[in-house]
Amino acid sequence: MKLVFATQNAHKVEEARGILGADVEILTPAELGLTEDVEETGTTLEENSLLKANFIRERLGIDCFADDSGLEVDILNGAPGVYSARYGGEAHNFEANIRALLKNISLRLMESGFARQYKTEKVKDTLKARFRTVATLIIGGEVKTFEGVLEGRITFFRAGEGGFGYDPVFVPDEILSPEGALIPNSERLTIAQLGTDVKNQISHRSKALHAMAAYLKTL
Ligand code: ITT
Repeated sequence: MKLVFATQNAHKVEEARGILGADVEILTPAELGLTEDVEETGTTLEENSLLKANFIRERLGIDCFADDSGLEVDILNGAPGVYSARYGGEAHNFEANIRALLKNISLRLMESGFARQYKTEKVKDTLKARFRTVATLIIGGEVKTFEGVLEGRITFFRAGEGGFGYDPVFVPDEILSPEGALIPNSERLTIAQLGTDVKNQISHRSKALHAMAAYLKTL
């Protein structure tokens, strides 16, 4: 089966190909000559995900899917959320986004008097965060959505070279053992340290896209 992945983010395409394997042949808008990007004017992940998928469906008239993903940090009341791509100003500047994230968390910690107790469990709890993905599939004119969540915490100590976006500062609660079972992430490894294979098995995007793949099998 061929589907267009309505994204301009090459990292996501690579991940989606790794996640969906041979089940789905993923094409990109760029490969089909469409380089125009749709403005993400929605205020929720659901809205933006639908907007991106609709744009491709209208322009190319092909079955497609899109995802909108975001990082939700508890101490920032769920920010950056739907604005994750442009949190540091210019869209897709991963370094600027991480700097804005750590700066805003530091400010909140200071405002709330938590900074002095930085290493206590209570403060670590305030750094709880999650990645959320909403994927929208448009197939045969029918629209379906799928969601995936990855729970974890933000770390101030960037680590790792893999992945993209906020991966160097996101520590998932659970990782995979060599046998493939979910185990506590006791070494506090960031997603960027885990490697693509592990990320593709535990990530928010992986959960949403696996749910989509399961649905596609029922058609
Ligand atoms: P498209 O809209 O073209 O698909 P995008 O990069 O704008 O690409 P999103 O709006 O879905 O994609 O994602 C918003 C931002 O959230 C993204 O730019 C990253 O900074 C961050 N993000 C999303 N998924 C992530 C992941 O798996 N790991 C780390 N950061 C991620």
